[in-house]
Amino acid sequence: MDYHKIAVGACEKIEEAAEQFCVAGKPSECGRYGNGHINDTFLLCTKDGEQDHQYILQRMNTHVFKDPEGLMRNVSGVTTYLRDQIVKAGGDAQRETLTLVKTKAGKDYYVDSLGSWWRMYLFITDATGYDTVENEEDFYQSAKAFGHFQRLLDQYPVSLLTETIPDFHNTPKRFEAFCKAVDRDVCGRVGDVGREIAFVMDRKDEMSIVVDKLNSGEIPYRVTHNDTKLNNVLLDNQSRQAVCVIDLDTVMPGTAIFDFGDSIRFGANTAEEDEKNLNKVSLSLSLYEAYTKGFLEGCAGRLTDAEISLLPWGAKLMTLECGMRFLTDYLEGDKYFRIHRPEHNLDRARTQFALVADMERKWGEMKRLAEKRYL
Ligand code: ADP
Ligand code: GN1
Ligand code: MG
Repeated sequence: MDYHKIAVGACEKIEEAAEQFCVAGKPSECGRYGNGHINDTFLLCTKDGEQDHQYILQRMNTHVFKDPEGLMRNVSGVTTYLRDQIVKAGGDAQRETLTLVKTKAGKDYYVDSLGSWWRMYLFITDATGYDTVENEEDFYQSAKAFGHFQRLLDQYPVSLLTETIPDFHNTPKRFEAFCKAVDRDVCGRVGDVGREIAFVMDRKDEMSIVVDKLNSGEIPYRVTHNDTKLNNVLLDNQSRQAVCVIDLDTVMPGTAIFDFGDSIRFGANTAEEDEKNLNKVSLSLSLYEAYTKGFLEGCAGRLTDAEISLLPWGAKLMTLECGMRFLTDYLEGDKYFRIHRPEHNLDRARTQFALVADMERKWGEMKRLAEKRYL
C-alpha cells in the first residue's frame, strides 16, 4: 500500500486510521481528494481479489468542529433517517445519501494516537461534485437536490441535532467577530485592507435583516444544510441529475433562505470564489433564476411567502457574511479555511464583496425573479 504519495504533515496517522475501518479487501491506493476547505479528504481504494472498492476517508477538522462526537451523532442520525425515506420512495440508498463505514470496534469514527478524528464513507461512484457551474441545467439540478434535501428533513426531530458550530449563520455575530479581528489586528494586516473593511462597515445595518425575522418568528427555523456549495452535491456522470447531497457536518436548525443564498453566492457567481481579476465577478441572473426555480420545486411548496420574499436577502447576506469570514480569517492569520497561497483568503473576501456590489446593482431584478411564481 503506497501511503507516501500522501502529503505528509497533516495526516501522519492515515495508515493507522485506514486500518481501523471495515473495508472490503486490502488497501491498494490512497490520495487526497476533492476541494473542500475544511476537512482532510482522501480517496482510499481497496482490492478484494479481482474486485476494486473505493471509500472516502476523512480526517475531521476538530479546530472548526469542537464537538466531533455530537457532529458524528448528527451525521449518523440524519443519514439513517434519510436512508429510510429513500428506501420507502424506492430509491438507491447507497447512492442517494452518505453511508458511514463502521470501525472494526463498531463505531462511526476512530480517534488516532495523536488525537485526530477520522471517519469513512462509501465512495459514491460515477458522480461528480463541481467547483464551477458548467451549465444552467446542472445548477438547476443542484437546486432541486438542496430543496429536496430540506423537504426530506422537514419532520426530522430538531431535539436530536447538536449545533455543530454555534451561531454558524448568525450574521450579526459574524460581524461582531469581524470587528474584533479588525480591532485586534494580530497580524498587522488591517492597514492593507481599508477599502474592504469600509465596504463591510457601510452595510452594518443590513446584517440582522434575516436573523431578526427568525427571532421574531416571522420565518421558521427548519433543519437545513447550511453549506450548500455546488461541490457539496454530486451529479451523476451520465444523466447529470443530482444523486446525493454530501458534507453533512453543518446540518442544524437554520433558515431555508440561507441554504438558497449560499448556493447563489458560490454557483451564480460568473467567476470562481478565489478569482483575482474582479472584473470577472458578477451575478448571473439566468443562473440565479434557474436556481430559484429548482430550489422552490425541490422544497415542493413548503416555503412561506415571507421566506420567498427574503430569498434575495439570503443571497446577499450569505455573500457578505462569507466575505467577512474570509477577511476575518485573513486578519487572524489564516487559521480556519485551508489556503493554497499567502493572500488566498483576501482574494476570496474580495470576490465576495464584488459579488455583493453586483447584487446591489441587480437588486430589483433579483427581487422580481424570486417573487415570480414557478410552481
Ligand atoms: P469539506 O467539509 O472539507 O468540504 P466534504 O465532506 O465536502 O469536505 O468532502 C470534500 C470533497 O470530497 C467533496 O466536495 C466531494 O468531492 C468529495 N466527497 C466527499 N464525500 C464523498 C463521497 N461519499 N463520495 C464521493 N465523493 C465524496
Ligand atoms: C467551507 O467545507 P466547505 O469547503 O464545503 C465552509 C462554508 C463556506 C465555504 C466557503 C464548515 O465549506 O461555511 O461557505 O467553505 N464550511 C464551514 O467556500 O465553515
Ligand atoms: Mg464540502
